[in-house]
Amino acid sequence: MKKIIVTGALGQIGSELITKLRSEYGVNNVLATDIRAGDTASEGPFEVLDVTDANRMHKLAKDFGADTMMHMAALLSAKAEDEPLFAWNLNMGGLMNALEIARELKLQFFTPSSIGAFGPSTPKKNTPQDTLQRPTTMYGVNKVAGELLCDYYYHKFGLDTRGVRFPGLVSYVSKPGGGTTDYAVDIYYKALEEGKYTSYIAEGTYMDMMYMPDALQAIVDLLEADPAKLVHRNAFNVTAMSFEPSEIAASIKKHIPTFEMAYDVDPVRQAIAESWPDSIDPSAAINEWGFKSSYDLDKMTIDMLEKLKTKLNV
Ligand code: VAH
Repeated sequence: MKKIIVTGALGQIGSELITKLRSEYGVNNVLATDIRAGDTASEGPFEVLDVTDANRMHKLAKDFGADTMMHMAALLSAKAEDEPLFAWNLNMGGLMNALEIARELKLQFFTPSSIGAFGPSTPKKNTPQDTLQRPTTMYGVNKVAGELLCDYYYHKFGLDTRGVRFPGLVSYVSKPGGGTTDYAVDIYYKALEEGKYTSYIAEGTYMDMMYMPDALQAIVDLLEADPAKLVHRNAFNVTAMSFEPSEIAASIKKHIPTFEMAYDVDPVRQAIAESWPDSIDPSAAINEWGFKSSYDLDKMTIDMLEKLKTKLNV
């Protein structure tokens, strides 16, 4: 049975990944860590951990008897563009600590990359698994460097590293913070709370997206995949859909006909979005470990509105 240590356990992915892993592998086989305590702590093993503190990370992983490390702690794209040096130190320093500890303790290793690992010179439509990666954001530089580091640790030390390039993730449990795709989450909250939303991303700006349940299943499926079948490792393109702001607004209007959409474009996040692909090709993930998604835009909208009506008590 796996014994998993997770960093960034209170983040948008981490907070739901902990629940998913605990249901798959048992509550006491998943040690959640984050830089501050949070309500996840009440549901199973939890420790406060700053991922730039290698000694504490090593002690926690060793004392827990971990055999798997899931490194989720990172600063997202917009925040990283705001604080590039802090982003480099946290994203790369934290990743190096996690990789070194995984190497020393012989842990299986997962960390997510992102469509942010591509740049404006990458083919924008049906972006291939193997292609040009010249991102123009600090977050993208971190993600490309992270992919290369994880592959290096696999080839040099035989570390079982695996990763996916996540698209924008939509979820109702924990709100994302500091991302470029966060508009696709915020819009559902504002649709229910105010009946309108002002998008900071321009109409017509396509980005890959995925509903969180599909993202969590993809992580577990990759973790459990037969290593002999993996041609790639860091990191697999995965996506469920590609849409632009007016399309998610139209999906919401099917349920809230009076919903109004407006635009007030944020030049920083718009520039980041325009540097990313419109749609990526997930065929390598499908062929090598059976990646699949089950939520399209309309099915996601139905579930998001239903779950948020309960959460917001509206
Ligand atoms: C961000 N949600 O917006 C993250 C993600 C592909 C986007 O990496 O930064």
